[in-house]
Amino acid sequence: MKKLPILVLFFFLISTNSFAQDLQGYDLWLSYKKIEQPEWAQAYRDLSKSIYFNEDGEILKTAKTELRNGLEKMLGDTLHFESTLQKSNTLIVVKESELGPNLLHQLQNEFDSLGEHGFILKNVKVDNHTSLVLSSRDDIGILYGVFRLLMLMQQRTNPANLEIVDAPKIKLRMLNHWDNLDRTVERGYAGFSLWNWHKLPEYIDQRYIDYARANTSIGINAVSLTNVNANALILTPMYLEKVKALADVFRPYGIKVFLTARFSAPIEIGGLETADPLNVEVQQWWNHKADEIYNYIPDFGGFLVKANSEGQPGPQNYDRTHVDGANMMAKALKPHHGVVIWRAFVYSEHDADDRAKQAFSEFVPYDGLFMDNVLVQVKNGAIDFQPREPFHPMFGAMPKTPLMMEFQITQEYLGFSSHLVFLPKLFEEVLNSDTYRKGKGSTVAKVIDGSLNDKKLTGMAGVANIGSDINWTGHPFAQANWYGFGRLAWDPYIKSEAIAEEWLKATYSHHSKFIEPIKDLMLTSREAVVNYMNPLGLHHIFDTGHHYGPGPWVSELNRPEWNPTYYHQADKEGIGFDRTPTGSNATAQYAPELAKIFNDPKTCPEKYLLWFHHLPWDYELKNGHMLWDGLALKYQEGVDQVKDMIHTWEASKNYITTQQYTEVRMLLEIQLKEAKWWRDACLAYFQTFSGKELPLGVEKPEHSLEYYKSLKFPFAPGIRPRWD
Ligand code: BDP
Repeated sequence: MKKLPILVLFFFLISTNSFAQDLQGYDLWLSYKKIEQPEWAQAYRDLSKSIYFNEDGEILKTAKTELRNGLEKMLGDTLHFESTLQKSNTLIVVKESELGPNLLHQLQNEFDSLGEHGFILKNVKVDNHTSLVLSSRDDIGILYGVFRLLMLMQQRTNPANLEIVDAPKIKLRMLNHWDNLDRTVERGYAGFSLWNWHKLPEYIDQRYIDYARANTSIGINAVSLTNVNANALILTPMYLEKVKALADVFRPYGIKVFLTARFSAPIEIGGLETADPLNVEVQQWWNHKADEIYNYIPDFGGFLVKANSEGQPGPQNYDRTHVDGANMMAKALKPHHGVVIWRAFVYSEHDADDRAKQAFSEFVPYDGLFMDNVLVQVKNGAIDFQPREPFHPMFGAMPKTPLMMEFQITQEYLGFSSHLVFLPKLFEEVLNSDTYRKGKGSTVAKVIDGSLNDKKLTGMAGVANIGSDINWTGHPFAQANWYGFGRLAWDPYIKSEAIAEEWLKATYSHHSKFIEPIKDLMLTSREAVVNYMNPLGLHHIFDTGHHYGPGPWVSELNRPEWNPTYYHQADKEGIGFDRTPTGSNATAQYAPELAKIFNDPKTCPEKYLLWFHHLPWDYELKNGHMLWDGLALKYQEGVDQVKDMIHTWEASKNYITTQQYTEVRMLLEIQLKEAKWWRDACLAYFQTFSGKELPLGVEKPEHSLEYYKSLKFPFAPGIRPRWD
């Protein structure tokens, strides 16, 4: 392996202090670098020659400021806005209501097909003069349109060819922060929480504003500020004042604030003796609490609730159901148009059934019983944000209930903020999965966007990967995961490849010799991490608690389903979790067409093989290798893919700054080291069962199995602190 030359490191160290902030990644995909190519600069200058922008209202003011900021940075000129709408305007930004009959007539077809909060960007001819018109029915649509126009310019799209009618396909596009009140972030790998509760409400950090800008630029319109493992204090006046201050910052960007509600809050901060959802006093307490919150924040979004899950209190503490709990809160929020997002991430230590089945078993019978302002939030897979999981069988199985997608953007199980893994590839795989619930083509995306079962209330949440690090996400490429999540929440049908290209151009460079290889690197990065961590359907073999590194041997934790040995079931005979009818029969929770495919190891996609099957070590894979050899070769392939990523990155050096190059180069070094660690530790461990030699081409583990088992990481980041 090549060592980084000392000189490069030295240059990097001095440059971190002297380089402008944006080179450290603070500006995200909004750096709006000056356009150097003269033909593009001219085209955009022509477009900006005479801008009419009607800025009536808070959100439109934000939109105008953003337009000015973006254009001035890209063109290096000061812009002049016209005060009246004229035929000679080159760029016209107005709402539908102010378009005037001529323009309105020309845009009628577009308006007829325009969805809520969407926008139209179209060249329109009036008296032989062409103007680019950006219009919408709503203020927020204009703001989204401004950000899109600026993004298209960052892509060097020809303004003369613009003809876009676009609207969000999902209603709630939301970030879930797992931020604690002490500013630690559960599963956070990018520093501390952005929310400085101590200095709020008076002190408004510029980061709150920049955070809102970044979110809105990709269409995110809701944020839940606090950890799902909630602290009831957030619902007290002292904190609500602070939450209000944040909500006031986010409002001009069209972002609504949500809070996590601890189910036992009536006891902890309300002085009641119970939190029983059928108790009248408890119900009144929540009603009053909702009134109080809406007094502070009139457009408050609602509550996100983790109940009876991993030790959190909930309705079952009182022998009530999830429906009782969710509907009680929904009633309190209903008069204010708020919603309850009730999480389906439940599994119980008292239930001996396969953990993968428990959420489905518990929630599906409740279909149709939740109030109409309740969304049930379901993780993308039935276990827990693994590098790869089959889609959660609940999707498509509750046609009368709005199911909201929960993805994890923070890389709890994907190498934290040290591994380069482009997650839109994972999100896309889930969204494109066919549930077969209404015949072929009933994809998860159609469940989520409401089109499969005609749902109006729809949502997609991502557990945020954002913290106080200067570049927000720790790894510079983790910004692409925040970006990609937002784009897919806006439109779950966008291709991950398009997202990668957009992000790269806005963030790094336009050079095709940079874009093409680095785009490929991003697109293969997800498969690489699957290969070196959890190939062929293995899952949850992470070390305990912090989930940093491999721990397939862990077997002594109290709850069986917290042990990796529960998930891989390796023994002398073979490996894998039998979820077919001869095992836990989890496959029966999928549509019969799919269950049939999954039940037979010959038809089951090999990427899910050991998720659904326990197979002998000498089972023959499709490529003719026996299972043991195939597994070992996959681990090796993962390591080799990281080596390739390093070579590709090294070849890209001349297209970016030294600092940009060096920081990713160093991180890739960590990724390679940890990929080898995963391969070596897992193979050394599984070999004790298979009793077979490593196949040709697989490197021997560097250390003994005892060495890997002895590694301890008491200070690994992201662990939940114990304050209670
Ligand atoms: C698991 C995390 C844990 C979260 C939990 C959840 O390890 O920190 O609290 O999910 O989603 O992935 O509630």
